[in-house]
Amino acid sequence: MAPAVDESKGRSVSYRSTLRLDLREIQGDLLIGMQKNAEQFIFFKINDVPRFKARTKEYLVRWMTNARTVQEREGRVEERRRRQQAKTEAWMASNLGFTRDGLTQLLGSNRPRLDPAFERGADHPETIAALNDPPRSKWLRNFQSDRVDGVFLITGPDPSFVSYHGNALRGCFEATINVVHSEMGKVRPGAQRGHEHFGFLDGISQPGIRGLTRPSKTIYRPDEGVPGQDLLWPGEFVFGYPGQHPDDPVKEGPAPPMAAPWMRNGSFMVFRRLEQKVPECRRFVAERAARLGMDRELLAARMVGRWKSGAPLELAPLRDNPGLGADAKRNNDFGFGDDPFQRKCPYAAHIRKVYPRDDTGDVAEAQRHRIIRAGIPFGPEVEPGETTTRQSRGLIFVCYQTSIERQFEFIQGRYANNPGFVEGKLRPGGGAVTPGFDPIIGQAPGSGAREMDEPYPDYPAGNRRTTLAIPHQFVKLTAAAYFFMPSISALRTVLTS
Ligand code: N7H
Repeated sequence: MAPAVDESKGRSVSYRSTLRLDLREIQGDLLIGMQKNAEQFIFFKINDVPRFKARTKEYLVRWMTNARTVQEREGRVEERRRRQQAKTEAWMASNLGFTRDGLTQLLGSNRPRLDPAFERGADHPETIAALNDPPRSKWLRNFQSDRVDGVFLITGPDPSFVSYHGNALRGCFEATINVVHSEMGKVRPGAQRGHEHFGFLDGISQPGIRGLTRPSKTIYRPDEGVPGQDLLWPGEFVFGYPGQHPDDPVKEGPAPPMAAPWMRNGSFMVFRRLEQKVPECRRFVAERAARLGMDRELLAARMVGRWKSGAPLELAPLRDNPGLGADAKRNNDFGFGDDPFQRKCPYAAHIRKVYPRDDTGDVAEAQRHRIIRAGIPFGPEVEPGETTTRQSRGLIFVCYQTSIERQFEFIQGRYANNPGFVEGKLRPGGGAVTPGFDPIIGQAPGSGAREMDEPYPDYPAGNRRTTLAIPHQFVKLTAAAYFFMPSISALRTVLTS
């Protein structure tokens, strides 16, 4: 449905749009994200298709959490925050997705073919080559050899609550499934809550969704949720709705193609188990900062584009500003266009690479490569004296989109892994810039060495040329899979009949 158009300004006034999302049909993790202190991922293989279908139908109503429920719960969390009540609810939520093999089990080999990247899969040699991922032989053993048909996501207030419910759910499915692998994610403790293992506040910047996210300034900034959060058409993330217009960041674009009507209200989920070498990364940053003659926290911030507090370098280029980092109305309200010489934030910094905003001059194009992230850390805290990683820890990266190729794979392959992106930038006195790899997630072929340009800040007006040589990756892929997260009614009908 088209939004009302304010002719005088030539802008859509999306908040008045009649666009309605069918939140009861959409799985809960997709748009808002299930409330989670802990999340278990149970990867399974279907053993007995007819009985699996019968069990899914039978237990689905009880287990599946839709986006409407998540939205109501979010409202209650907000209310509690307003009243400054500390209680956390013992909410359980669960979702279910299938790989291409899982869909084939359920629908037979003549089933419609979905997105080419989904059909290829994360473990296909072409995908691995395109993303410079480590070979499957280096992934977790269960992901190397076994077929994975589906995944249950179960969230709750703590790991024991979640594993209790995970076991109950496994019990319901009995021998109809074989659990291939199970992974528990949990938020970090105390003051590190909301921060990933390198120490940075995460979950700050997400796309806003037209028809769901309310603009905080309806008159002056109708196309943003909180300031800086551009509203996107929901078809970028859920099938059956208009997507972004290829030439205009605001106008309604076509709905993404669906290979079958039952894809409506569904989405693709990318799962990546990313191990983080935390002590090694800390040591590297400290050594290189000393060599460059700069503060180590500033160097770490220049690799990410934000300080650990969440404050963006574009607004706090030399010193952290924790108040800014914690303020959702200010911490995402910036662009990169007015920082043409990477004085405040390097072109290669993680957040500038993966979401260039206005950096390329083509905002409509930038908005076609967005994802909704819904990951969670895994693994224990670094122990005192752990100078070389002894225990596997990192980020269970999860993101949602309607085109894996145009969204996740584009960000990883064409932005983060591409030393030439962003193109066309010049030094202050002229001369082309090669920004280098995203130092956090960028991957060179064969896990080779990487470089990033300008780790040292020339802010406000210096002209010192520096390069950061990064011989090893501190983020390593150890498993990956692509899933389709169907609507609740597709789960009840087409996929289980
Ligand atoms: Fe990234 N980090 O701690 O350095 N990420 N990320 N990410 N990431 C973001 O804005 C991190 C990964 C995106 O809109 C922040 O919410 C780590 C992958 C996108 O401005 C921090 C890992 C991909 C954004 C990190 C990791 C992305 C984003 C700032 C792996 C996609 C939003 C907090 C272990 C291919 C950018 C925030 C925007 C933000 C970190 C993975 C993408 C701190 C450690 C694999 C789109």
